[in-house]
Amino acid sequence: MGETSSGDRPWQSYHTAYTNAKAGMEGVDKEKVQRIIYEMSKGSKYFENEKRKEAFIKQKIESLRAQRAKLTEKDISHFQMIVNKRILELDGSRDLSKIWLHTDMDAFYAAVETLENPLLKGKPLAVGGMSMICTASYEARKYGVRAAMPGFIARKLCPELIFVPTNFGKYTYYSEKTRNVFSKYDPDYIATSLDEAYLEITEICKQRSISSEEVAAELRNTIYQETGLTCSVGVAPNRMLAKVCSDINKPNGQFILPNDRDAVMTFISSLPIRKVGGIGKVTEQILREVLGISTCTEILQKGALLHALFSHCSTVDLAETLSNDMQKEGLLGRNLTLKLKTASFEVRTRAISLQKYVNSKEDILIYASKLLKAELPVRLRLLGLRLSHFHDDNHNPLGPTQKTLTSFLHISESIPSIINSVHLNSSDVQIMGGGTSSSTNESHGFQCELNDILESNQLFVSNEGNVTSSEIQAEYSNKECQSKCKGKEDLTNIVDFSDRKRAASSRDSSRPFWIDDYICSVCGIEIPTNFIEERQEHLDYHLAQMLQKEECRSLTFSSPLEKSRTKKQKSSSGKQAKYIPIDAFFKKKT
Ligand code: DCP
Ligand code: MG
Repeated sequence: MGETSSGDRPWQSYHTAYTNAKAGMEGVDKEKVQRIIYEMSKGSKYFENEKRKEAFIKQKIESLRAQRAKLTEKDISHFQMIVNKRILELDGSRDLSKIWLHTDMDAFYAAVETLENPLLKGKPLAVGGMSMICTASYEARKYGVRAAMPGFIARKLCPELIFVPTNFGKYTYYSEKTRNVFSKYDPDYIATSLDEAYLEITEICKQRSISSEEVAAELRNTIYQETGLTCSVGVAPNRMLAKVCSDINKPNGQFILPNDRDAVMTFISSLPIRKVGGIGKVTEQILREVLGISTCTEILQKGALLHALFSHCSTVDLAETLSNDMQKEGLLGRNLTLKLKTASFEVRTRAISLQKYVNSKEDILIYASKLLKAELPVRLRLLGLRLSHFHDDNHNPLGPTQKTLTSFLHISESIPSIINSVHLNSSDVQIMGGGTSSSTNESHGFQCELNDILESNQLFVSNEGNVTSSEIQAEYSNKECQSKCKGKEDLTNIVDFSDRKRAASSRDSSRPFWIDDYICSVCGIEIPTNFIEERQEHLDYHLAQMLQKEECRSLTFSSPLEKSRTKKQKSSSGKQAKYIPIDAFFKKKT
């Protein structure tokens, strides 16, 4: 990474590319911050993890560029026709009758801490610790300090930074107060985290004959009166746009997008793609480097290429990922199961018993397509593929490296919430998840429900129990972008790009996951689904912790400094004594 591609400014290509997309960070010296992060983490385990991510993205970009180069004019005009038709359909279904309001507290945790300790007012403040910070005051953001940044790097960026530890009881208390206010405007408000909610204000505007702008101002004022905290509000014809709007005049501001088609189109045309929920720094980089897209207008202009590259390769990716998993484990399977969830949330499971054992992506794709075509026409939300009924391959080339039931259980140790949901007997493995129906491999008594641990995309393999399954599935995160599946091209539409990215980057089975899709299984922090980058960073943090713990298990302390640290930790943390602080994970090897 870095040095070879960027000469004397290696930090420019460092994957932890600092982002100033967050409110209050517009004027930050991006390059300076990027350089400091690079220099402070270079040579650390964290750095290696970032390097892996960067290599994956680069490979993805190269592969997409190669696919782009193969497209003929004929292909492009074919995809253009499909896209034009889809745009017309979407335009026809545009609903401008509802008024949505999105509200988001300003620097929430930091604001609560300042409210309770006025001495912090106007100071650069970070909530969290040396290992990781949850948020920063707007004063601290000017230095480049932001959420999900290790505290010791934040301190380097802003030496006078004040750290306050988190206190979730306080944040919940103030969150409840804001929710009492929301319920007066919309009893069915949708809270997506402690500090965010969506309210439909169509009715209240009508009832009180007031504009959405007046409702927004009144709501902000009431929240301030009730809590002493400020929030920012966005109003628009749908939730996605309302969220984009609430960020425009942050902090303590509001932005109203009228329910008018031209106003919406004008607003969207100049909007940078990064502002759209679900498009994080990785997707932004890929779209920019592969297709030169950085605004929403360019998404429309390059719709044919987007359709050709991103929808088409999705099914190939699913088959390919499953194939890679099977090959990596030296397995061949004879039962292929397709699991799909329709737009109306009906779950269907279809299986086929094959004449031969397969594990190539070509075979998987052929049979998966057959299963899917039998279901057409259908509107899809989710697709999953599973191969089971394995060939008992005694000549497994992977031999002793293959995972066993023991190793499976060992992995589970680091995921307390998962181990609770795994039930084993001599021949059955059952992984339970809430809210979905199950698919069963009768011959091997295996049931696997992975919808609630989507981000883990786990492969559970065992020789001892002759029980194994691999399931890769992806789900549209944006309900408003569901597409009708009519044929081969549409078949490929069922996986959205950000989910594929997430699936690809989260193959490590020891990762934490999201309970109810928004609560971290390890620390209980709530991060809403549309905070894709933040969620990724948060999971990376726990992954870092786990890696560090693994590393520390075999750590031999030698220097007096390390010895004294060990003693200190022993007295304070009992069994945790041999662990070193998380920030060591980010420190350079000497
Ligand atoms: N949070 C967290 N970890 C993250 C992101 C957020 O713990 N990676 C917590 C701390 C935040 C709160 O969630 O205070 C709300 O998140 P926001 O993204 O809304 O950030 P803030 O409210 O702090 O600032 P802003 O004014 O930008 O909304
Ligand atoms: Mg906020």
